[in-house]
Amino acid sequence: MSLICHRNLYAAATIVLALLLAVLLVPPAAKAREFRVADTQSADYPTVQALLYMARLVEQGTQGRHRLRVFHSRQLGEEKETIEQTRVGAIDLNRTNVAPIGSLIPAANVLSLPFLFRSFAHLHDVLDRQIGSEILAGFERQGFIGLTFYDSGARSVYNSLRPVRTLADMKGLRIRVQQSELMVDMLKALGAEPVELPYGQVLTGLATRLIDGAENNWPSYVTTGHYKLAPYYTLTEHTMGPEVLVMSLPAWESLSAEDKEIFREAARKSSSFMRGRWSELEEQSRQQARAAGNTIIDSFDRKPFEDAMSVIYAKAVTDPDLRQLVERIRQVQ
Ligand code: GTR
Repeated sequence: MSLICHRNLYAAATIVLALLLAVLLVPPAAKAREFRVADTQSADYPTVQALLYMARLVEQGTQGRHRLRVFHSRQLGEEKETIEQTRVGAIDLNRTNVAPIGSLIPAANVLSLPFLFRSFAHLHDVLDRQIGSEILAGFERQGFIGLTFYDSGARSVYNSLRPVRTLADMKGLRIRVQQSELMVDMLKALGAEPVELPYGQVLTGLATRLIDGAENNWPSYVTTGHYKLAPYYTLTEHTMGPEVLVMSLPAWESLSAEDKEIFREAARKSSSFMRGRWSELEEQSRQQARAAGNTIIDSFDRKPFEDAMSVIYAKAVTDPDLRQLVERIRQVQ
């Protein structure tokens, strides 16, 4: 082979190598991606609408480099499973209630404690300030990035058998709870028989009389159709545990510093967007249940319910850090 030919070959090989290196060295963050997002609620529920809003912001902010694909209505599974899948990186983002994910993250579990918040204003003051940011930051130790909280109103007990006005009326009612030890303990403390079931099985559970009732906020009670089968809704408002949006660590690490900020900001904005939608739907759901002739028990003595649930604190808040967190939450004015 001639010298010229050798030189050409050498030059070509150098170019190929350089191109290969260039491809390999491009930081993964610069690659366009589609992120899969899970939510248990239906398409027009405020959390799902908030995620779609966030998706638009992310797409705009990254000039279409990143997209969020929102799977609502449990298309990716029930909360317990999607939480696990998010932890291992099989799902990129997940909007879940703090109760099921609280089993893994004690500080988040605190937010579900019974009668912890005096009002929604108190809850918002906690979530929107230092304590909220600290709790979100703490998710990372358990393999998640905590992005933002969403409203979830207050959860109340409903059933198909009788109006519950006193603690004695709760006795023996088979009440479905989320897959969470804390929620099981809470309903036990009220004298009910808690039944842990995934959200998607509650309607059938009510229809087949596997359970007598459940507990949830107004929008979930109504949008799921539970209100048609369990017409007695007692405003116990025993927990105000919010929703939380988490991201898997591998998905987060695939983002550049600039894109991380775009995601965080979009999540924060989606939370404010959601609040407006939430109050509207809460009111609409309340009216829908009343119009259907449901019995809404709102004037009753809530004190015995609070007292019965106070035993929960001793079991759930064992370590000094958590005790301090509960104290700090109570002190927020
Ligand atoms: C809803 C919440 C869901 C799910 C559900 C349940 O209020 O939005 O994420 O936790 O309650 O009771 O399973």
